[in-house]
Amino acid sequence: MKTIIEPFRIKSVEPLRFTTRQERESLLKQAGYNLFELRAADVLIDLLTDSGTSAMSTNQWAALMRGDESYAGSESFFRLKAVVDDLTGFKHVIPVHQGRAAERILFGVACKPGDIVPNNTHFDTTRANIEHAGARAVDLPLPAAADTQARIRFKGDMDVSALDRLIAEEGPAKIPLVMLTVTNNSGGGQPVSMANVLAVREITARHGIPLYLDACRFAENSYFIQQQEPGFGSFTPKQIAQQTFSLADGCTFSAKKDAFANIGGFLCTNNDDIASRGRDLLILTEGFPTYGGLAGRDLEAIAVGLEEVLHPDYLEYRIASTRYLGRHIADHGVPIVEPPGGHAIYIDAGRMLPHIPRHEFPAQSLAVELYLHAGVRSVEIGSVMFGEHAQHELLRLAIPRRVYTQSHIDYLVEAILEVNAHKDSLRGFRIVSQPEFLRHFTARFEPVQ
Ligand code: P70
Repeated sequence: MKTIIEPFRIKSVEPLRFTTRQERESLLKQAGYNLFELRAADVLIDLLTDSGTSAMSTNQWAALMRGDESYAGSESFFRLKAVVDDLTGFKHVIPVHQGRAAERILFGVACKPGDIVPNNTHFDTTRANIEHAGARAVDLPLPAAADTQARIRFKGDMDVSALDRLIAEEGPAKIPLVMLTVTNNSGGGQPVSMANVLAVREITARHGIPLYLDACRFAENSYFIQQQEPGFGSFTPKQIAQQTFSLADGCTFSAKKDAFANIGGFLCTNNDDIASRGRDLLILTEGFPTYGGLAGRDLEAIAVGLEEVLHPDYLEYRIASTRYLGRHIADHGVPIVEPPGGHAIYIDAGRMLPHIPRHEFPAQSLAVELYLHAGVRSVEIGSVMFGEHAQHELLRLAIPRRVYTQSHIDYLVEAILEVNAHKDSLRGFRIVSQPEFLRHFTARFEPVQ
């Protein structure tokens, strides 16, 4: 059989609520044209994020009952630790309530003002936490990735010659660590090759700089390596993940992505000093080091999810479903970041809407129109989110894991193609109010007349 089907059946359902176009018009106005300000009940298909939005399995729900809610030394922590040890081999595992808490702790203890942290591409909270620690976040994507239309394998790789140059110019003492984000989220959800991890490892090791992974989507990245990188076809995604982690000195991880959990994460490191100072900070703001701000039951759900996410049937369906959405809109004229990535499809709104200038936020305009037209919530990944650091004006359609079915995906294809057919009528937006950092979450907009 050639048809790839959802490798699960559905036991519990949540009804969707339909709204009228007229209702959506007034809801948008009330929300200041910021889709983060909508009530989720007013959204038909929610592609805002793949983070914390997964459907848990029966095994995860069953594991919740096993949660040991002891303040200290919870059995659930040791069950999670055993799974993370087996997968990553890192010496210290520190649970946190979500990825950005791991970032704040890592950069809080590893960075001093004036430091530089290179990454293939920093995601929003990573950049913000580095800057909050007084350091500079530097993106080193492949030059070829600047062309959204280029169909390059492993387009999420770091530019290793740029890394070499940066270290030569700034000196290794200023670089407390190098990060690799797998998959590369702001770069289009594109995978990073094992060859690139090895090359970055080689350079950092030569200069004595630790290498950390931002490992949110490690399983999707491992699947791309298995499918597309020569020499890896006979390895399981788990073996590839283990090899990837073995090349790093630690990681930050949001369990809200590739662990099917609705909350949670961890910081791992092989460095005793970072672990010890990190745990002190953890106690200050997150909780005791065997729960890190999570309930024992959350630790259980993560432990089970980390094993399920590496199942080849799941990964085949996951990547096929994302690719289906991408190919069906791109092959009918909607410019996406090519090739389709792992967790999301990114529409190149700058290219789709050339009549809307960058400072009038073309991807925000497209996000608003897609909601107005079809009740679909997506997210701007461009100048609203990243200001002058934005490489492109993208609209991200993130696919929650195991949540939507093939007919939902077909509905999305139809909605996007209909919007594409009247794209010339879309107008730009201006920002009316915004906070000091991470403005995309709360800024308010109005349409440009
Ligand atoms: C997303 C969410 C979170 C994230 C990430 C990478 C590569 C760290 C984190 C932080 C954030 C988001 C964006 C837009 C709308 C909603 C949510 N990414 N590193 O969807 O992890 O959220 O657990 O603190 O992608 O990509 P956490």
